[in-house]
Amino acid sequence: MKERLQQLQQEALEKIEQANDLKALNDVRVAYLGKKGPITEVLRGMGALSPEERPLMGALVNDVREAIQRALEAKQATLEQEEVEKKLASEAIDVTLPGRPIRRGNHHPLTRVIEEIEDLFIGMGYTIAEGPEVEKDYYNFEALNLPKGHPARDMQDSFYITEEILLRTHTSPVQARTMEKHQGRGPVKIICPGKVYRRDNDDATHSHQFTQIEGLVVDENIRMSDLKGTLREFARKMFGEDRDIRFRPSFFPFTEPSVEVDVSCFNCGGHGCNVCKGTGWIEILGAGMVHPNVLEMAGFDSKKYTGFAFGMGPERIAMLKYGIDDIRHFYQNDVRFLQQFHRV
Ligand code: 2NL
Repeated sequence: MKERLQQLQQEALEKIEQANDLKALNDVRVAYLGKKGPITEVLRGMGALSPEERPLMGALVNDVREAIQRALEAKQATLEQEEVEKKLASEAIDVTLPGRPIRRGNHHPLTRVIEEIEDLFIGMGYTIAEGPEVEKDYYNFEALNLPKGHPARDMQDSFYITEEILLRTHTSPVQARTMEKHQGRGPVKIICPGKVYRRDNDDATHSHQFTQIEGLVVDENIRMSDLKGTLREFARKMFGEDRDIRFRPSFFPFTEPSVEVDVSCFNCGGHGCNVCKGTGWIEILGAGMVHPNVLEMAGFDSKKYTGFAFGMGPERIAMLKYGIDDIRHFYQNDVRFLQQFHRV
């Protein structure tokens, strides 16, 4: 029996030594010290011993059990320590690593161009006027000298909501509303930026929703030369101090006379290149003297007051300025496009 116990102890100590994680160690504990283990079995067999042998054997069993117990505890402490160290090693933070860069956003290129144009006219004493995108037929067409049945209404196919309400096709209704609010008294000096809608099929140069900026000045003695000086200033701030502009005759129902405005090519300086298609000039906006009918409908005396107005597409300005070849880039919000317009 004594040999059996010593053998058990040696066996147990070996197994404890071999255990390489806490679970394996616990298995050894259960196997040797558990209720169904060999030590318990030896204790049960003590009844068969003589009274002299019993205390000697009892002491021996206790020694063996304590030796195994101590070995278990020591091994447990070692394994726990190893576990902590492993965890520390795997969760270590290298404070010398560079941080993850914070992705900085930027204004949309169209927003930037619109704000640039706004700032430019604010600098010339204009105020910004805004109005509804869902508009009355009256303000969108009627008040702009486009009575029902006018051919230009068909030209700019519109999104009608009812017979009298539509999505505005230009920002001119904001100007008509603003003039009306002035109750026949000048000056009016506004620019109107905003979204407009046309029933167009989207392609590289057309979009069913796009933006427009219109300008309007109404006062006594406003002449075409005021328009020309204003637009020359605009063209130079937008496309470079060396630019010039020219007027070509045109037609709009709300202005008379009407002009198409070209800027001398910012790419070749006017000699002719692929940007200006060899002409030296690039069309940037439409303008004219406010039609007397438009002034009268808004409550102004057209014998006393005159005015000029102009309208442009910020998308077109931005496409020219940045060499963008497809209007749809503005609306798709592809970060690879947008990131190219980061301010440095
Ligand atoms: C263009 C041409 C233009 C106007 C817009 C206007 C507004 C009022 C009275 C008179 Cl309330 N005119 N706006 C005038 C001329 C041209 O836009 O090509 N836009 C993209």
